[in-house]
Amino acid sequence: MSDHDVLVIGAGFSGLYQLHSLRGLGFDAHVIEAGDDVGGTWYWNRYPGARCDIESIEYSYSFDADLEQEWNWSERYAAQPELLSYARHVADRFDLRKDITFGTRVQKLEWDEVTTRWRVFTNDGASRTARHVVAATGCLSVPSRPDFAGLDDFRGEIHWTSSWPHEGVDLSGKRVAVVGTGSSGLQTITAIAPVVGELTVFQRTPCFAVPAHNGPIVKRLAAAKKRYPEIRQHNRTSPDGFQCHGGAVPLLEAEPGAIQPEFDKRWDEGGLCFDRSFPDILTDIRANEVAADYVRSRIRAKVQDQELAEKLSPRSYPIASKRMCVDTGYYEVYNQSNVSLIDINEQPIHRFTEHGILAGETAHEFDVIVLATGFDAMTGALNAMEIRNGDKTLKDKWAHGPRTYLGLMSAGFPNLFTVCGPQSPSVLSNMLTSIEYHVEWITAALQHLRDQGLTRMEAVPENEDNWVDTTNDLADLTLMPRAASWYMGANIPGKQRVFMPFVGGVGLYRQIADGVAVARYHGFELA
Ligand code: NA7
Repeated sequence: MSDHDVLVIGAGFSGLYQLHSLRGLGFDAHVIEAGDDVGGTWYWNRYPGARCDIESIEYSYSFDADLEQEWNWSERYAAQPELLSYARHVADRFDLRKDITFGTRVQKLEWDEVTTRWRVFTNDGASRTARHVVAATGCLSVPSRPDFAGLDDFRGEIHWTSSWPHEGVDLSGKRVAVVGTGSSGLQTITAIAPVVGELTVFQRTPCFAVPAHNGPIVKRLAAAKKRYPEIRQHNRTSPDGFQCHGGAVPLLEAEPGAIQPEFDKRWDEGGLCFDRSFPDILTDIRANEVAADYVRSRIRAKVQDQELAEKLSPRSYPIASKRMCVDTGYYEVYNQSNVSLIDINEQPIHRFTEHGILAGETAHEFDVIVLATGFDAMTGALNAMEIRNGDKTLKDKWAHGPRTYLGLMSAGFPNLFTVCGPQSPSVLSNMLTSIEYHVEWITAALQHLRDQGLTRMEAVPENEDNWVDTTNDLADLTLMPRAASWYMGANIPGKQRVFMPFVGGVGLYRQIADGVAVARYHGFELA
């Protein structure tokens, strides 16, 4: 049976860098990856139009200056094939594949207190041991697959955006349905609208989408390459982990004439920085409503049919309390005569049928149904494994919501680290900024243990309790918990509703976690 210093689960952006950084310090590290190649999210999500909502220059590694200089992003927002190429390039450039086992899924982790090691069981019937395990399992890696009645009755093709066929799907001239209007649904709808015969969108909740203004970035990239250190430094200390300069004056205190120009400016710039126009947008419902109204006015301007524009306009949750989408012509799709929208609150999906979907009183017929229904976010991949210490499992411990110290470890489960785990900034930030920080923090902790001749590290329950309370209290100071979002676990039936990410921002989080490390890992028990 193989034994490693560190076993890393997942070869996405987290796992690749974790392997590289540990190997660089002489650790025997090995990665187990369920897919047949590297890339994680960008390996699986190959649906038409799949694209990152963070700018490519920033959604990239900062740990190697030569890598930064040699890699050329072609577009402001990279599409999935380019992101996958980048992950492959990194794997090859740093010769990472030799320490990755592909096509293998970790099913169970069992802690052995006697040997202070994890035993790791995989779906090929094998097992390995490792002193430490790093779960680099991703925040959006376990698809949510709602149990639609009659799903198996449909005789046409059904495709989930989260596991799109590698060979692609020919949709030209076909009658296509898309269920779901989050980022995956929006991007799919926008990409396929020009080629399909008829497109019917089933919407449960409309999203707020801000424009990407995507395009080639030759000049922008050349300029960025000259100032990468400065860009990265800003990102590491900023709230969001990307180049976004938040407005300083609260909307409710701003000169009335200054509000619309500020929104216009950010709308024209494009991207997720829109919600940082004024600092109270995420904390005061009155300010939030002004921002929401601005976006609704933009939707009305883009969609010719005003009744349809209203259906596409969110009214049931504060703007940015669900992740906004970054669009490349989404609303304009609805001006096509072959595109229609079904609000499933008015016409509920009763069942899938042999020929399509029965919604309300109408039987709709389709050749292809695309399901873009999201993920069991943040805790899904961790709870999908049986993580056991004696008679305790992590899943049981987290039955009423995740409990971690700093989103890095959970008390009772020693030597198990999570990259971008719940109660860290993760999905609220540029994931690459947060991934690099966690990987470097974990690597430094393991180096410290090794230098001190120590073999065991575990979160102290009281410190974990304090951290959970802190993250909940911080979230409650914002409007974020008011939406039935995947941040809250609200998209999964039966999942405990609790706001999972740390809302305090990347910079503040970094100060705290750096301080913990400097204080000899205060709040962790080292043995
Ligand atoms: P999201 O954002 O969770 O979107 C999923 C969509 O599917 C959303 O519109 C859901 O409506 C809808 N949905 C989910 N379940 C159902 C059922 N049972 N019936 C009808 N509609 C349903 O996932 P994405 O993959 O689009 O994006 C995830 C993240 O990836 C995104 O935020 C970016 O960070 C990148 P709901 O809103 O729950 O009412």
